[in-house]
Amino acid sequence: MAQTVPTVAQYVVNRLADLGIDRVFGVPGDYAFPFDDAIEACDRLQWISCANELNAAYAADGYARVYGASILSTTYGVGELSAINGVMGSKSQRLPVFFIVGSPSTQIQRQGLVTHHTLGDGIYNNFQAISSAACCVSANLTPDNVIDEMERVIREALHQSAPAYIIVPMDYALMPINGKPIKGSSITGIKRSKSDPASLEAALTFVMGKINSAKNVVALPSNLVASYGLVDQFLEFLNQSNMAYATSPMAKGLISESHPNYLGIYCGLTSAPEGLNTVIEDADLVLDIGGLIPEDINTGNWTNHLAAEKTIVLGDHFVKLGSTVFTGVSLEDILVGLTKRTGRLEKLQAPKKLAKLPLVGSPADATNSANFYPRLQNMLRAGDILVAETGTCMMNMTPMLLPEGVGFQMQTLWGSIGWATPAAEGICMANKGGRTIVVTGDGSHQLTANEIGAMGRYGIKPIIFVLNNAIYGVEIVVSELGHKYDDLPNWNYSQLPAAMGCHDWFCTKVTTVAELDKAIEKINSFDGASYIEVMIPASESQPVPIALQHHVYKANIPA
Ligand SMILES: Cc1ncc(C[n+]2csc(CCOP(=O)(O)OP(=O)(O)O)c2C)c(N)n1
Ligand SMILES: [Mg+2]
Repeated sequence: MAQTVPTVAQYVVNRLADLGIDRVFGVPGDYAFPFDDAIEACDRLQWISCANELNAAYAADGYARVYGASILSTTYGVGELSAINGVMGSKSQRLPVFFIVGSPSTQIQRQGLVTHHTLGDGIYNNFQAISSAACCVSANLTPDNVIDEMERVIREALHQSAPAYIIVPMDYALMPINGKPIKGSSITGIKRSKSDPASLEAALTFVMGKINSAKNVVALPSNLVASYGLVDQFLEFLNQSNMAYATSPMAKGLISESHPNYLGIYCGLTSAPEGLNTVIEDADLVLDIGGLIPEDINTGNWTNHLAAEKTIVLGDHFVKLGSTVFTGVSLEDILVGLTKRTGRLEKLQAPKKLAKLPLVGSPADATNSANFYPRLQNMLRAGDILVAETGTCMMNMTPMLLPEGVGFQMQTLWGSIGWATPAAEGICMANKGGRTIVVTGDGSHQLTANEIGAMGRYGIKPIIFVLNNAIYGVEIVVSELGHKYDDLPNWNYSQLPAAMGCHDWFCTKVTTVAELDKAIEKINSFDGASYIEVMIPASESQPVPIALQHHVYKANIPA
Protein backbone atom coordinates (compact mmCIF):
# COMPACT_ATOMS: atom_id res chain seq x y z
CA MET A 1 0.00 0.00 0.00
CA ALA A 2 1.33 3.44 -0.92
CA GLN A 3 2.16 5.56 2.09
CA THR A 4 0.35 8.88 2.24
CA VAL A 5 2.64 11.89 2.13
CA PRO A 6 2.45 13.86 5.39
CA THR A 7 1.47 17.52 5.38
CA VAL A 8 3.99 20.08 6.58
CA ALA A 9 2.24 20.26 9.97
CA GLN A 10 2.12 16.46 10.30
CA TYR A 11 5.76 16.18 9.35
CA VAL A 12 6.91 18.83 11.86
CA VAL A 13 4.94 17.28 14.68
CA ASN A 14 6.11 13.76 13.95
CA ARG A 15 9.72 14.79 13.42
CA LEU A 16 9.66 16.41 16.88
CA ALA A 17 7.94 13.36 18.38
CA ASP A 18 10.91 11.32 17.10
CA LEU A 19 12.96 13.15 19.74
CA GLY A 20 10.96 11.27 22.35
CA ILE A 21 8.93 14.24 23.53
CA ASP A 22 5.46 13.01 24.50
CA ARG A 23 3.46 16.22 25.22
CA VAL A 24 2.77 19.52 23.53
CA PHE A 25 1.91 22.49 25.71
CA GLY A 26 -0.10 25.29 24.22
CA VAL A 27 -3.37 27.01 23.43
CA PRO A 28 -5.11 26.30 20.13
CA GLY A 29 -6.04 29.05 17.66
CA ASP A 30 -7.33 29.15 14.10
CA TYR A 31 -4.02 29.86 12.34
CA ALA A 32 -2.53 26.96 14.27
CA PHE A 33 -5.38 24.51 13.57
CA PRO A 34 -3.28 22.45 11.12
CA PHE A 35 -0.79 21.92 13.97
CA ASP A 36 -3.47 21.41 16.60
CA ASP A 37 -5.07 18.74 14.40
CA ALA A 38 -1.75 17.07 13.63
CA ILE A 39 -0.85 16.98 17.34
CA GLU A 40 -4.24 15.54 18.26
CA ALA A 41 -3.87 12.88 15.56
CA CYS A 42 -0.32 11.93 16.56
CA ASP A 43 -0.45 8.91 18.84
CA ARG A 44 2.98 9.72 20.30
CA LEU A 45 1.95 13.16 21.54
CA GLN A 46 -0.61 14.36 24.03
CA TRP A 47 -2.05 17.86 23.59
CA ILE A 48 -1.94 19.73 26.90
CA SER A 49 -4.26 22.71 26.61
CA CYS A 50 -2.94 25.21 29.12
CA ALA A 51 -4.86 28.08 30.70
CA ASN A 52 -2.91 30.62 28.63
CA GLU A 53 0.22 30.77 26.51
CA LEU A 54 2.47 32.11 29.26
CA ASN A 55 1.54 29.11 31.40
CA ALA A 56 2.16 26.86 28.40
CA ALA A 57 5.63 28.33 27.94
CA TYR A 58 6.42 27.80 31.63
CA ALA A 59 5.12 24.23 31.44
CA ALA A 60 7.26 23.59 28.35
CA ASP A 61 10.23 25.05 30.26
CA GLY A 62 9.60 22.64 33.14
CA TYR A 63 9.24 19.66 30.83
CA ALA A 64 12.47 20.52 29.00
CA ARG A 65 14.37 20.77 32.29
CA VAL A 66 13.57 17.14 33.03
CA TYR A 67 13.30 15.50 29.60
CA GLY A 68 15.83 17.65 27.75
CA ALA A 69 13.54 19.23 25.14
CA SER A 70 9.88 20.18 24.78
CA ILE A 71 7.24 21.51 22.39
CA LEU A 72 5.16 24.66 22.74
CA SER A 73 2.39 25.49 20.25
CA THR A 74 0.53 28.79 19.96
CA THR A 75 -1.38 30.80 17.45
CA TYR A 76 -0.02 33.81 15.63
CA GLY A 77 0.52 37.23 17.27
CA VAL A 78 -1.69 37.16 20.35
CA GLY A 79 -0.62 33.63 21.27
CA GLU A 80 3.08 33.82 20.57
CA LEU A 81 3.47 37.24 22.19
CA SER A 82 1.84 35.96 25.39
CA ALA A 83 4.35 33.12 25.46
CA ILE A 84 7.46 35.25 24.94
CA ASN A 85 8.32 35.87 28.61
CA GLY A 86 8.31 32.15 29.28
CA VAL A 87 10.34 31.32 26.16
CA MET A 88 12.91 33.99 27.08
CA GLY A 89 13.18 32.27 30.46
CA SER A 90 13.96 29.01 28.66
CA LYS A 91 16.59 30.80 26.62
CA SER A 92 18.19 32.12 29.80
CA GLN A 93 18.14 28.61 31.26
CA ARG A 94 19.50 27.11 28.02
CA LEU A 95 16.58 24.81 27.24
CA PRO A 96 15.65 23.50 23.77
CA VAL A 97 11.95 24.37 23.51
CA PHE A 98 10.46 23.94 20.02
CA PHE A 99 8.10 26.89 19.70
CA ILE A 100 5.63 26.23 16.84
CA VAL A 101 3.43 29.03 15.56
CA GLY A 102 0.77 28.85 12.88
CA SER A 103 0.30 32.09 10.89
CA PRO A 104 -2.22 33.49 8.35
CA SER A 105 -2.20 31.68 5.05
CA THR A 106 -0.10 33.09 2.20
CA GLN A 107 -3.37 33.22 0.21
CA ILE A 108 -4.57 35.91 2.62
CA GLN A 109 -1.17 37.58 2.69
CA ARG A 110 -0.95 37.78 -1.14
CA GLN A 111 -4.40 39.33 -1.39
CA GLY A 112 -3.32 41.93 1.16
CA LEU A 113 -6.38 41.20 3.29
CA VAL A 114 -6.38 42.63 6.78
CA THR A 115 -6.99 39.82 9.20
CA HIS A 116 -7.39 39.28 12.95
CA HIS A 117 -4.35 39.21 15.27
CA THR A 118 -2.56 41.80 13.13
CA LEU A 119 -2.10 45.53 13.58
CA GLY A 120 -4.38 46.25 10.63
CA ASP A 121 -1.44 47.40 8.55
CA GLY A 122 -1.40 44.49 6.11
CA ILE A 123 2.00 43.43 7.43
CA TYR A 124 2.25 39.78 8.43
CA ASN A 125 5.72 39.51 9.84
CA ASN A 126 5.44 42.11 12.59
CA PHE A 127 5.96 39.56 15.36
CA GLN A 128 8.55 37.22 13.88
CA ALA A 129 11.54 39.24 14.99
CA ILE A 130 10.14 39.44 18.52
CA SER A 131 9.51 35.70 18.80
CA SER A 132 12.81 34.86 17.10
CA ALA A 133 14.65 36.96 19.66
CA ALA A 134 13.57 34.49 22.34
CA CYS A 135 15.10 31.65 20.34
CA CYS A 136 18.52 30.70 19.02
CA VAL A 137 17.28 29.60 15.60
CA SER A 138 14.16 30.20 13.54
CA ALA A 139 12.59 28.85 10.37
CA ASN A 140 9.78 29.85 8.01
CA LEU A 141 8.59 26.53 6.71
CA THR A 142 7.28 25.67 3.26
CA PRO A 143 6.52 22.28 1.67
CA ASP A 144 9.84 22.58 -0.19
CA ASN A 145 12.12 23.43 2.72
CA VAL A 146 10.48 21.67 5.66
CA ILE A 147 12.65 18.53 5.62
CA ASP A 148 15.99 20.36 5.50
CA GLU A 149 14.84 23.15 7.76
CA MET A 150 13.62 20.78 10.48
CA GLU A 151 17.03 19.08 10.53
CA ARG A 152 18.76 22.46 10.80
CA VAL A 153 16.41 23.72 13.52
CA ILE A 154 16.69 20.57 15.63
CA ARG A 155 20.47 20.40 15.24
CA GLU A 156 20.91 24.05 16.18
CA ALA A 157 18.49 24.02 19.13
CA LEU A 158 20.30 21.01 20.60
CA HIS A 159 23.76 22.33 19.74
CA GLN A 160 23.11 25.68 21.42
CA SER A 161 20.67 24.21 23.93
CA ALA A 162 18.11 26.97 23.46
CA PRO A 163 14.61 27.47 22.05
CA ALA A 164 13.79 27.26 18.34
CA TYR A 165 11.06 29.24 16.57
CA ILE A 166 9.11 27.52 13.79
CA ILE A 167 6.45 29.48 11.91
CA VAL A 168 4.24 28.12 9.16
CA PRO A 169 1.44 29.84 7.22
CA MET A 170 -1.83 27.94 7.43
CA ASP A 171 -2.01 26.97 3.73
CA TYR A 172 1.56 25.65 3.65
CA ALA A 173 0.95 23.74 6.88
CA LEU A 174 -1.77 21.75 5.08
CA MET A 175 0.23 20.97 1.92
CA PRO A 176 2.10 17.69 1.49
CA ILE A 177 5.85 17.89 1.98
CA ASN A 178 8.18 17.65 -1.00
CA GLY A 179 10.96 15.14 -0.53
CA LYS A 180 11.81 12.06 1.46
CA PRO A 181 10.81 12.27 5.13
CA ILE A 182 13.55 11.76 7.69
CA LYS A 183 13.02 9.53 10.70
CA GLY A 184 14.94 10.94 13.65
CA SER A 185 16.09 9.45 16.92
CA SER A 186 15.41 10.19 20.57
CA ILE A 187 17.47 13.06 22.06
CA THR A 188 19.31 10.66 24.31
CA GLY A 189 20.92 9.12 21.23
CA ILE A 190 21.91 12.40 19.59
CA LYS A 191 25.42 13.80 19.92
CA ARG A 192 24.74 17.50 20.28
CA SER A 193 28.14 18.79 19.28
CA LYS A 194 31.35 17.34 17.94
CA SER A 195 34.96 18.28 18.62
CA ASP A 196 37.88 19.05 16.40
CA PRO A 197 40.16 16.09 17.28
CA ALA A 198 43.41 18.12 17.52
CA SER A 199 41.80 20.86 19.63
CA LEU A 200 40.22 18.25 21.87
CA GLU A 201 43.52 16.50 22.44
CA ALA A 202 45.26 19.80 23.18
CA ALA A 203 42.51 20.91 25.58
CA LEU A 204 42.46 17.59 27.44
CA THR A 205 46.25 17.58 27.79
CA PHE A 206 46.13 21.14 29.07
CA VAL A 207 43.36 20.53 31.62
CA MET A 208 44.89 17.25 32.85
CA GLY A 209 48.24 19.03 33.27
CA LYS A 210 46.58 21.62 35.49
CA ILE A 211 44.66 18.99 37.47
CA ASN A 212 47.79 16.89 38.04
CA SER A 213 49.89 19.80 39.21
CA ALA A 214 47.27 21.15 41.62
CA LYS A 215 47.18 20.06 45.25
CA ASN A 216 43.46 20.51 45.59
CA VAL A 217 40.86 20.85 42.89
CA VAL A 218 37.17 21.54 43.13
CA ALA A 219 34.46 21.19 40.50
CA LEU A 220 31.74 23.77 40.10
CA PRO A 221 29.17 22.40 37.64
CA SER A 222 26.64 24.84 36.22
CA ASN A 223 23.04 24.29 35.14
CA LEU A 224 24.28 23.97 31.56
CA VAL A 225 25.44 20.44 32.44
CA ALA A 226 21.78 19.51 32.95
CA SER A 227 20.45 21.56 30.04
CA TYR A 228 22.98 19.88 27.80
CA GLY A 229 21.99 16.40 28.99
CA LEU A 230 25.41 15.67 30.51
CA VAL A 231 24.49 14.82 34.09
CA ASP A 232 25.56 11.16 33.73
CA GLN A 233 28.88 12.17 32.15
CA PHE A 234 29.50 14.63 34.98
CA LEU A 235 28.68 11.99 37.58
CA GLU A 236 31.07 9.51 35.98
CA PHE A 237 33.82 12.10 35.97
CA LEU A 238 33.16 12.86 39.63
CA ASN A 239 33.17 9.21 40.66
CA GLN A 240 36.31 8.48 38.69
CA SER A 241 38.29 11.51 39.86
CA ASN A 242 36.94 11.67 43.43
CA MET A 243 36.84 15.44 42.96
CA ALA A 244 34.90 17.48 45.50
CA TYR A 245 32.19 19.69 44.06
CA ALA A 246 29.83 22.48 44.96
CA THR A 247 27.01 23.97 42.92
CA SER A 248 25.84 27.52 42.51
CA PRO A 249 22.13 28.10 43.28
CA MET A 250 21.24 27.73 39.59
CA ALA A 251 22.72 24.22 39.53
CA LYS A 252 21.27 23.04 42.84
CA GLY A 253 20.18 19.41 42.75
CA LEU A 254 22.05 18.69 39.51
CA ILE A 255 23.01 15.36 41.06
CA SER A 256 21.99 13.95 44.41
CA GLU A 257 23.14 16.15 47.28
CA SER A 258 23.84 12.99 49.26
CA HIS A 259 26.87 12.36 47.02
CA PRO A 260 29.93 12.00 49.30
CA ASN A 261 31.84 14.62 47.29
CA TYR A 262 29.17 17.30 47.67
CA LEU A 263 30.36 20.36 49.57
CA GLY A 264 27.29 22.59 49.37
CA ILE A 265 26.05 25.71 47.63
CA TYR A 266 28.66 28.21 46.49
CA CYS A 267 27.45 31.79 46.15
CA GLY A 268 29.97 34.09 47.75
CA LEU A 269 29.05 35.32 51.21
CA THR A 270 25.66 33.58 51.10
CA SER A 271 27.26 30.14 50.53
CA ALA A 272 25.94 27.17 52.49
CA PRO A 273 27.50 25.93 54.72
CA GLU A 274 28.89 29.24 55.83
CA GLY A 275 32.55 29.64 54.89
CA LEU A 276 32.32 27.37 51.84
CA ASN A 277 33.23 30.37 49.68
CA THR A 278 36.69 30.45 51.26
CA VAL A 279 37.18 26.71 50.68
CA ILE A 280 36.32 27.09 46.98
CA GLU A 281 38.25 30.30 46.49
CA ASP A 282 41.34 28.91 48.27
CA ALA A 283 41.48 25.76 46.10
CA ASP A 284 44.45 25.62 43.71
CA LEU A 285 42.19 24.94 40.78
CA VAL A 286 38.46 25.34 40.10
CA LEU A 287 36.82 23.48 37.22
CA ASP A 288 33.88 25.62 36.23
CA ILE A 289 31.96 23.00 34.27
CA GLY A 290 29.45 24.56 31.90
CA GLY A 291 30.10 28.18 32.87
CA LEU A 292 28.93 29.83 36.06
CA ILE A 293 26.36 32.58 35.43
CA PRO A 294 27.60 35.55 37.47
CA GLU A 295 24.09 36.79 38.23
CA ASP A 296 23.38 38.48 41.58
CA ILE A 297 21.44 35.69 43.36
CA ASN A 298 23.70 33.05 41.84
CA THR A 299 26.76 34.77 43.35
CA GLY A 300 25.48 36.16 46.68
CA ASN A 301 25.22 39.63 45.18
CA TRP A 302 28.54 39.30 43.40
CA THR A 303 30.43 38.45 46.58
CA ASN A 304 32.10 35.43 44.94
CA HIS A 305 35.72 35.87 44.04
CA LEU A 306 36.98 33.16 41.74
CA ALA A 307 40.47 34.07 40.59
CA ALA A 308 40.54 33.96 36.79
CA GLU A 309 44.08 32.52 36.78
CA LYS A 310 43.01 29.36 38.60
CA THR A 311 39.51 28.86 37.20
CA ILE A 312 39.25 26.72 34.09
CA VAL A 313 35.94 27.20 32.31
CA LEU A 314 34.79 24.09 30.49
CA GLY A 315 32.21 25.80 28.29
CA ASP A 316 29.71 24.26 25.91
CA HIS A 317 32.11 24.53 22.97
CA PHE A 318 35.32 25.88 24.48
CA VAL A 319 37.85 25.53 27.29
CA LYS A 320 39.34 28.68 28.79
CA LEU A 321 41.86 29.57 31.46
CA GLY A 322 42.73 33.25 31.48
CA SER A 323 43.87 34.06 27.96
CA THR A 324 44.41 30.41 27.01
CA VAL A 325 41.40 29.34 24.97
CA PHE A 326 40.61 26.10 23.12
CA THR A 327 37.69 26.26 20.73
CA GLY A 328 35.85 23.62 18.75
CA VAL A 329 35.66 21.24 21.72
CA SER A 330 32.39 19.87 23.01
CA LEU A 331 31.68 19.74 26.73
CA GLU A 332 30.60 16.12 26.37
CA ASP A 333 33.92 15.10 24.81
CA ILE A 334 35.82 17.06 27.46
CA LEU A 335 33.97 15.33 30.31
CA VAL A 336 34.32 11.89 28.77
CA GLY A 337 37.99 12.54 27.94
CA LEU A 338 38.81 13.75 31.45
CA THR A 339 37.06 10.72 32.94
CA LYS A 340 39.28 8.42 30.86
CA ARG A 341 42.48 10.23 31.79
CA THR A 342 42.05 11.21 35.40
CA GLY A 343 43.45 9.29 38.32
CA ARG A 344 41.84 9.26 41.75
CA LEU A 345 42.50 12.59 43.41
CA GLU A 346 42.96 13.48 47.04
CA LYS A 347 39.50 14.85 47.83
CA LEU A 348 39.37 18.47 48.91
CA GLN A 349 38.00 18.61 52.45
CA ALA A 350 35.74 21.31 53.82
CA PRO A 351 35.59 21.95 57.57
CA LYS A 352 31.80 22.23 57.67
CA LYS A 353 29.11 20.02 56.15
CA LEU A 354 25.59 21.05 55.31
CA ALA A 355 23.33 19.71 58.06
CA LYS A 356 19.64 18.93 58.14
CA LEU A 357 17.46 21.75 59.39
CA PRO A 358 16.49 21.45 63.07
CA LEU A 359 12.92 20.27 63.56
CA VAL A 360 11.54 23.13 65.61
CA GLY A 361 8.01 24.04 66.69
CA SER A 362 5.41 22.59 69.05
CA PRO A 363 2.03 21.35 67.81
CA ALA A 364 0.14 24.45 68.91
CA ASP A 365 2.61 26.90 67.36
CA ALA A 366 1.52 28.95 64.39
CA THR A 367 3.15 27.86 61.12
CA ASN A 368 6.13 29.92 60.01
CA SER A 369 9.25 29.48 57.90
CA ALA A 370 11.31 28.08 60.80
CA ASN A 371 8.91 25.17 61.34
CA PHE A 372 7.79 24.69 57.71
CA TYR A 373 11.10 24.07 55.90
CA PRO A 374 12.42 21.27 58.17
CA ARG A 375 9.12 19.46 57.69
CA LEU A 376 9.33 19.93 53.94
CA GLN A 377 12.89 18.58 54.04
CA ASN A 378 11.73 15.55 56.04
CA MET A 379 8.95 14.60 53.68
CA LEU A 380 11.23 14.41 50.61
CA ARG A 381 12.13 11.01 49.18
CA ALA A 382 14.20 9.68 46.30
CA GLY A 383 12.68 10.48 42.90
CA ASP A 384 10.99 13.66 44.09
CA ILE A 385 11.65 16.90 42.26
CA LEU A 386 11.32 19.99 44.40
CA VAL A 387 10.35 23.16 42.54
CA ALA A 388 10.96 26.55 44.11
CA GLU A 389 9.29 29.76 42.99
CA THR A 390 11.13 33.09 42.91
CA GLY A 391 10.58 34.88 46.22
CA THR A 392 11.28 34.22 49.88
CA CYS A 393 10.88 30.45 49.47
CA MET A 394 13.74 30.36 46.98
CA MET A 395 16.02 31.96 49.57
CA ASN A 396 14.96 29.39 52.17
CA MET A 397 15.21 26.37 49.88
CA THR A 398 18.53 27.10 48.18
CA PRO A 399 20.67 26.20 51.22
CA MET A 400 18.39 23.30 52.27
CA LEU A 401 20.20 19.96 52.02
CA LEU A 402 18.24 17.58 49.77
CA PRO A 403 17.98 13.90 50.67
CA GLU A 404 19.29 11.18 48.37
CA GLY A 405 17.90 11.24 44.84
CA VAL A 406 15.88 14.44 45.13
CA GLY A 407 16.00 16.85 42.20
CA PHE A 408 15.56 20.59 42.37
CA GLN A 409 14.38 23.28 39.94
CA MET A 410 14.07 27.04 40.19
CA GLN A 411 14.30 30.02 37.90
CA THR A 412 17.05 32.02 39.60
CA LEU A 413 18.31 34.00 36.62
CA TRP A 414 15.14 34.90 34.72
CA GLY A 415 13.15 35.11 37.98
CA SER A 416 9.70 35.56 36.50
CA ILE A 417 7.16 35.06 39.26
CA GLY A 418 4.33 32.69 38.45
CA TRP A 419 6.77 30.34 36.71
CA ALA A 420 6.75 27.62 39.34
CA THR A 421 3.09 26.54 39.21
CA PRO A 422 2.90 25.80 35.44
CA ALA A 423 6.55 24.68 35.38
CA ALA A 424 5.62 22.08 37.98
CA GLU A 425 2.95 20.83 35.58
CA GLY A 426 5.57 20.26 32.87
CA ILE A 427 8.05 18.80 35.37
CA CYS A 428 5.40 16.46 36.73
CA MET A 429 4.58 15.22 33.22
CA ALA A 430 8.24 14.60 32.39
CA ASN A 431 9.18 13.19 35.80
CA LYS A 432 8.26 9.53 35.43
CA GLY A 433 10.16 8.48 38.56
CA GLY A 434 8.65 10.31 41.50
CA ARG A 435 6.62 13.13 42.93
CA THR A 436 6.78 16.79 41.96
CA ILE A 437 6.55 19.13 44.93
CA VAL A 438 6.24 22.84 44.33
CA VAL A 439 6.58 25.60 46.89
CA THR A 440 5.30 29.02 45.86
CA GLY A 441 4.59 32.33 47.49
CA ASP A 442 0.99 33.52 47.29
CA GLY A 443 1.81 36.56 45.17
CA SER A 444 3.60 34.52 42.53
CA HIS A 445 0.85 31.92 42.57
CA GLN A 446 -1.76 34.55 41.80
CA LEU A 447 -0.16 35.12 38.38
CA THR A 448 -0.65 31.58 37.10
CA ALA A 449 -2.90 29.70 39.56
CA ASN A 450 -5.41 29.09 36.74
CA GLU A 451 -3.09 26.30 35.51
CA ILE A 452 -4.43 24.13 38.34
CA GLY A 453 -7.51 23.50 36.20
CA ALA A 454 -5.31 21.93 33.49
CA MET A 455 -3.47 19.85 36.09
CA GLY A 456 -6.78 18.44 37.29
CA ARG A 457 -8.03 17.87 33.76
CA TYR A 458 -4.99 15.83 32.80
CA GLY A 459 -4.97 13.90 36.06
CA ILE A 460 -1.44 14.70 37.22
CA LYS A 461 -0.61 14.54 40.91
CA PRO A 462 1.55 17.48 41.97
CA ILE A 463 2.00 18.48 45.59
CA ILE A 464 1.57 22.24 45.89
CA PHE A 465 2.46 24.33 48.93
CA VAL A 466 1.22 27.92 48.77
CA LEU A 467 2.80 30.15 51.39
CA ASN A 468 0.20 32.69 52.40
CA ASN A 469 1.69 35.83 53.92
CA ALA A 470 -0.71 38.11 52.02
CA ILE A 471 2.18 40.17 50.63
CA TYR A 472 4.95 40.22 48.06
CA GLY A 473 7.21 39.40 50.99
CA VAL A 474 10.56 39.31 49.28
CA GLU A 475 9.96 42.75 47.81
CA ILE A 476 9.61 44.10 51.31
CA VAL A 477 12.91 42.43 52.19
CA VAL A 478 14.67 44.29 49.40
CA SER A 479 12.85 47.59 49.89
CA GLU A 480 11.06 49.25 52.79
CA LEU A 481 8.02 48.12 54.74
CA GLY A 482 4.67 49.68 54.26
CA HIS A 483 4.16 50.02 50.54
CA LYS A 484 0.56 49.32 49.60
CA TYR A 485 1.75 47.93 46.28
CA ASP A 486 3.19 44.91 48.06
CA ASP A 487 -0.17 43.91 49.60
CA LEU A 488 -2.16 41.12 47.98
CA PRO A 489 -5.86 40.44 47.55
CA ASN A 490 -6.95 37.87 50.08
CA TRP A 491 -7.66 34.65 48.21
CA ASN A 492 -9.06 31.47 49.73
CA TYR A 493 -6.26 29.43 48.21
CA SER A 494 -7.19 26.01 49.48
CA GLN A 495 -10.58 26.34 47.76
CA LEU A 496 -9.08 27.03 44.32
CA PRO A 497 -8.56 23.44 43.14
CA ALA A 498 -12.17 22.47 43.81
CA ALA A 499 -13.40 25.61 42.02
CA MET A 500 -11.26 24.55 39.04
CA GLY A 501 -12.71 21.05 38.93
CA CYS A 502 -10.02 19.17 40.88
CA HIS A 503 -12.45 17.26 43.05
CA ASP A 504 -10.22 14.34 44.04
CA TRP A 505 -7.39 16.54 45.31
CA PHE A 506 -6.42 16.69 48.97
CA CYS A 507 -6.73 20.39 49.79
CA THR A 508 -6.35 22.06 53.12
CA LYS A 509 -5.22 25.22 54.86
CA VAL A 510 -2.82 24.87 57.80
CA THR A 511 -2.29 27.45 60.49
CA THR A 512 -0.53 25.39 63.18
CA VAL A 513 2.36 22.94 63.29
CA ALA A 514 -0.04 20.14 64.29
CA GLU A 515 -2.15 20.81 61.19
CA LEU A 516 0.95 20.96 59.00
CA ASP A 517 2.22 17.63 60.37
CA LYS A 518 -1.18 16.03 59.78
CA ALA A 519 -1.33 17.37 56.23
CA ILE A 520 2.15 16.06 55.41
CA GLU A 521 1.25 12.67 56.85
CA LYS A 522 -1.79 12.59 54.58
CA ILE A 523 0.22 13.72 51.51
CA ASN A 524 2.78 10.99 52.09
CA SER A 525 0.17 8.25 52.21
CA PHE A 526 -2.13 9.66 49.54
CA ASP A 527 -1.86 8.68 45.89
CA GLY A 528 -3.22 11.89 44.47
CA ALA A 529 -2.62 15.58 44.06
CA SER A 530 -2.32 17.74 47.16
CA TYR A 531 -2.70 21.46 47.66
CA ILE A 532 -1.72 22.93 51.00
CA GLU A 533 -2.10 26.57 51.94
CA VAL A 534 0.40 27.34 54.69
CA MET A 535 -0.04 30.52 56.71
CA ILE A 536 3.23 32.46 57.13
CA PRO A 537 3.40 35.62 59.26
CA ALA A 538 3.87 38.74 57.14
CA SER A 539 6.07 40.06 59.93
CA GLU A 540 8.82 37.65 58.82
CA SER A 541 9.48 39.93 55.85
CA GLN A 542 11.54 42.79 57.21
CA PRO A 543 13.56 45.19 55.11
CA VAL A 544 17.30 44.55 55.09
CA PRO A 545 19.54 47.45 56.20
CA ILE A 546 19.77 50.30 53.72
CA ALA A 547 23.52 49.78 53.22
CA LEU A 548 22.87 46.22 52.07
CA GLN A 549 20.10 47.40 49.76
CA HIS A 550 22.60 49.78 48.19
CA HIS A 551 25.07 46.95 47.81
CA VAL A 552 22.47 44.71 46.18
CA TYR A 553 21.60 47.34 43.63
CA LYS A 554 25.18 48.68 43.36
CA ALA A 555 23.56 52.00 44.12
CA ASN A 556 24.48 54.82 46.37
CA ILE A 557 21.25 56.70 46.69
CA PRO A 558 21.56 59.94 48.70
CA ALA A 559 19.61 59.82 52.01
C1 LIG B 1 6.83 38.55 36.22
C2 LIG B 1 7.40 39.23 37.40
N1 LIG B 1 6.78 40.31 37.91
C3 LIG B 1 7.26 40.93 39.01
C4 LIG B 1 8.40 40.48 39.62
C5 LIG B 1 8.93 41.18 40.86
N2 LIG B 1 8.82 40.29 42.04
C6 LIG B 1 9.84 39.52 42.43
S1 LIG B 1 9.49 38.63 43.79
C7 LIG B 1 7.95 39.28 43.89
C8 LIG B 1 7.05 38.95 45.02
C9 LIG B 1 6.86 37.50 45.31
O1 LIG B 1 5.89 37.40 46.32
P1 LIG B 1 5.35 36.03 46.84
O2 LIG B 1 5.25 35.09 45.73
O3 LIG B 1 4.13 36.27 47.64
O4 LIG B 1 6.55 35.50 47.74
P2 LIG B 1 6.91 35.85 49.26
O5 LIG B 1 8.26 36.48 49.18
O6 LIG B 1 5.87 36.74 49.82
O7 LIG B 1 6.95 34.53 49.96
C10 LIG B 1 7.72 40.19 42.85
C11 LIG B 1 6.47 40.94 42.65
C12 LIG B 1 9.03 39.34 39.05
N3 LIG B 1 10.15 38.82 39.57
N4 LIG B 1 8.49 38.73 37.98
MG1 LIG C 1 3.78 36.32 49.67
